[in-house]
Amino acid sequence: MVVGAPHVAILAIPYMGHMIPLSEFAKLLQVRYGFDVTFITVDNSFDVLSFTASLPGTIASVLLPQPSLHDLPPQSKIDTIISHTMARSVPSLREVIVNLKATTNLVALVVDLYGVDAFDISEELGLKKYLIFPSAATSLCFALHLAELDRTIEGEYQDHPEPIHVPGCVPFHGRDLMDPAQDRKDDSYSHLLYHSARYKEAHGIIVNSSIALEPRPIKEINSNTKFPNVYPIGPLIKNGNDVEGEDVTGCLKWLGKQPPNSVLYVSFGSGGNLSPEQLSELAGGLEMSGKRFIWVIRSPVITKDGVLMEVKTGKEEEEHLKEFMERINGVGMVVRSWVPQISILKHEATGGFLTHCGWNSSIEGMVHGVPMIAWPQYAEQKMNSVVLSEEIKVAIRMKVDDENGGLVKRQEISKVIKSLMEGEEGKKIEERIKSIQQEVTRQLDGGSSNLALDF
Ligand code: BUP
Repeated sequence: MVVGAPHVAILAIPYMGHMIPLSEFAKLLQVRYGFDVTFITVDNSFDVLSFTASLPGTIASVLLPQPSLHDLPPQSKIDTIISHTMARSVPSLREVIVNLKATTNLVALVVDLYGVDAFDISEELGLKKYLIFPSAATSLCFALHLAELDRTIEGEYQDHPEPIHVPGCVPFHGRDLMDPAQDRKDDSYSHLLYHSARYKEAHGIIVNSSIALEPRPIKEINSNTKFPNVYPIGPLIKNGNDVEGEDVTGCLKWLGKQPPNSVLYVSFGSGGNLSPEQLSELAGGLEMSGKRFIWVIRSPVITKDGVLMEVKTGKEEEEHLKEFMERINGVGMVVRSWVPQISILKHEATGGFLTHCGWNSSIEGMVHGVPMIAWPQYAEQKMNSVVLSEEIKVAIRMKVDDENGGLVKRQEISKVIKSLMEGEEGKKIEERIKSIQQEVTRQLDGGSSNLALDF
C-alpha cells in the first residue's frame, strides 16, 4: 500500500463550463483539505490543451485520447456525443487510474455528470466514487427524479398541459426542461435517463451551489433516503486573479472610464450561437436602449466527430457588425475574443449582466452582485433561467416569441435592458442580489458551503 497524502482523481467533460468549476474544486481539495489531485479530461480541442496547461503546477493533469466517434449519426445531439466520448474513454481512463492506484495513495474518483461509467473502475479497484454536478441543485434534483417522471408522465414533457412538479424544485414548463428531455425518442434522452439513474450509485454528490441559493432542492435530496447525500460546496468560481492577465481586449481599461453601475455586460458564453437575425436585433436593441455595454460575440462552435470547430461568420454579417461598432463607438464595446469575465463582473462600472444562463455565469453574477437579464439558449440554461428569475429572483427573463421562431425583437430587448438598468424591477433585483451576494459570501467564508465538504 502506498502511503502519503490521500489522492483524488477528477474526471471532467472537456468543455470550459465543466473544466473551470472542476479545476476550482481540484484547487479547493488541495488547498483546504490537503489532498493530492489528478485532473483528467479528454483531449478534444485546442481549448482543452491550453486550459490544462494553465492549471497550477501542483495539480497533475492527464489528457485521455479522443476516442473515435465516426460511427455516430451526423445528426447526433451534443449530449449523445459527450456521453459516447466519456463512455469510450473508460479503457484509457482505467489505465490511468490503475497506475495512480499503484503509485499514490488514491482514495477516490470524482466524475463529471456524463462520467458515471467510470464508477465501474472505482468498484473494481475499491475506490470511493463521487459525482460532481457543476450545475444547479435544481437540475440535479430533477435528474434524480427523472426515472419517476419517465414512468408517470406520458408523451413529450413539452406537451404536458401543466407545469411539471418535482419535489424541492420550482415548477417547470416542459419546454423549459434541459435539452435532452425535449425529445423522448432521441438517443440523448436515453443517455440522460441512464446517467441520472447511475447518479444514485455515488457515495456522495458534490454540487456547485449553496443553501443560500437553492435551499429547497438541497434539502429535498438530503432528506430522500433513495438518493446519495449532496454536498453543496459552492458557489465555486474562478478567482479573478487567475484570469485577469493582460487586458488584451482593452475592456477593463474602457470600463475604468465609465461611471459606476452604468455598463451592461452581454455574453452568451463559450458556445455563442445567435443567428445572424438575432445578432442584428440584439445590436439594434442595445443601441435603442442608449445604455453603455460590453458585448462579447464568440464565433459559433459546432462539434464534428467529437471535435470542436469554429464556424466563421459570414461576410455580410461582419460588415454589419463593423458599421455597428463605428456607430456605437464610445457608448459600447464589441469584443470578439475571450474576455476576463470575472474581472468585468466585479468592476464597479458594471451594473447589469445579460447572460445565456450557463450555470458558471449565473453564479458569477450572483457572487459579484450584478443584476441579470436571463436569455437562455441551450443545454439546461432554460432551467437555470427559471431558477434565477422565479426561485432566486435575481434576473428578469427575456420574453422569447416562440411563434416567431424564437426571435427577440430589438424593441423588446431595449425595454428589458431599460427596466433592468433604470426601472423599478431592476432596483428590486439589485436589492435582492446584494443580499444574496452577502449570504453566499458568508456561507463560503466558514459557513455551510465551507463545512459541506467535511465528509
Ligand atoms: Br465567453 C467567456 N470569458 O469570454 P458557463 C466565458 N468565460 O471567462 P458555457 C470567460 O467561461 P454551459 C469569456 O466566466 C464562465 O466561467 C465564464 O461557463 C467564462 O457557460 C465560463 O457560464 C462559461 O457555464 O455554457 O460553458 O458557455 O455551461 O451552459 O454549457
